[in-house]
Amino acid sequence: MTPEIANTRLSDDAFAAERRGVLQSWPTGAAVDFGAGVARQQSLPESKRFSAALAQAHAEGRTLLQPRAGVALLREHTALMNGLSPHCDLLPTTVDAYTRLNRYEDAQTGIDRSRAVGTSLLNGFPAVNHGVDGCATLVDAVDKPIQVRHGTPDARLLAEITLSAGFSSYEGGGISYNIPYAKTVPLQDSIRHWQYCDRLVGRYEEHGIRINREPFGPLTGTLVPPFVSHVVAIVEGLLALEQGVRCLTLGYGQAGNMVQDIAAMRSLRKLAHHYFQDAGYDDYALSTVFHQWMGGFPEDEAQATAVICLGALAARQARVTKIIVKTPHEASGVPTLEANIAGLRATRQMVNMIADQARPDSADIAEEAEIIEAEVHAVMRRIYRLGRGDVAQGIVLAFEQGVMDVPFAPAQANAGSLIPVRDNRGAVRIFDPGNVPLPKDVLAFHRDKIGERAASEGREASFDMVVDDVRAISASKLIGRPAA
Ligand code: 8ZB
Repeated sequence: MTPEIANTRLSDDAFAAERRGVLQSWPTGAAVDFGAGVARQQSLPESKRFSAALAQAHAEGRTLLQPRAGVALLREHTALMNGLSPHCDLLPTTVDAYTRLNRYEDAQTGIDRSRAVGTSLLNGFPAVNHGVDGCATLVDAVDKPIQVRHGTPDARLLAEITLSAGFSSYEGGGISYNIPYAKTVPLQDSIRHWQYCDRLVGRYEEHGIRINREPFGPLTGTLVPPFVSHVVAIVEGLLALEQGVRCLTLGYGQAGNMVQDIAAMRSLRKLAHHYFQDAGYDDYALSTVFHQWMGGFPEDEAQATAVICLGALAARQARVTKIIVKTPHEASGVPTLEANIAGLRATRQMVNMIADQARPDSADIAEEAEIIEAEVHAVMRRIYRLGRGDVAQGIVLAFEQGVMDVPFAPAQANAGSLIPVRDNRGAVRIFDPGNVPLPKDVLAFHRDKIGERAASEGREASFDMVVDDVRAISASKLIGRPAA
């Protein structure tokens, strides 16, 4: 059955009717007033506008740093932001897991108990419970642009509250905040909920307010082939543009092989422009974000810092607009302020040392970019065909049929048949494409590369090899080689 979803702009009437329900779904929704939100956004100084910081960095060829951080209580969260601010260019607000699941009652219990014990018992900032006033107090108290970062399949109320309070960037998307984060949310539901978020941003745009939107690039962060995350980024970009979004940041999670990572960032920009312009959009700002390694980290803080620095190196070599920075606490849990600052300082040092060096180029990078482009074109072609020209319908059907397939994702909507593995240089290759329609020559390329590794390790490529790769970086190497 064809799902009831289409990549068409939500009508004003449909949006208004839906909005009433969204704002009534939790008491703090009552304080949201779109006119007041626009006025608040207009009153923000330039120094707090996310889109302005991105545009300036893009124009000057600079790379901005952004951490992740969030705690339960407003005062502590504000202090955390102000502690991070001297060390970064853009501020986050990482939202807690209850809020991501729309469990505001549980979030409230977490706030109350955090107050009682004097320390954060939530793994992020419960922005919906703090409401428009709490969030506005936060935005007023910081000196940099600030973004909502979360992982929420239905983030409509969160968007209403935070944008109305002066947050100027919003992470997520109907695919990227479903497939890696949820188990049973139907893809058409999360896409539809994110059309609402994008339409809300579009309405701010219509009132002269530029809000940055950032699909979540890394997906599961575990051996994700670049074409997989690129297709999601491009489709979410297309869905956002249709709802009136004009400022997009597309992302990618570090794979670990320098050639592949540089090629991935290069091809992401090129492919995004290609598909956006092909669909008739030309009035948009595009920037890029590179996520330092999103897979398992070493426990040892010195080793973790090396992983962080490799990411900083690749990101700067690829001339991305922004880096999302990890911390040496990654293996153990939510980082302290000090650990976050350590990650930022290590990253800054590396970026500074690379900043003025020539951008590396090679036949390897060009070949890698060509492969990624061929893969993305093949999958996008099939998505459009499945959707009979409609990318929203197409992507839902593509996931249903395993034409799109994200490795190691928990969602039932995801086939999980595509199996990646590293090659002899550590690039992520396709061991089994599952049902993803990759061209024959591309599959042969992957097979050859995996064959080189199998020969050098004297073992057949198998699922054991994949498991070794998943564990490798936390055990101090990029490639999961057998013990000598
Ligand atoms: C998908 C994002 C995962 C990353 C970090 C994790 C991991 C999650 C917080 C946080 C600082 C928080 N993360 N919640 N970092 N403060 N409240 O997001 O450690 O790196």
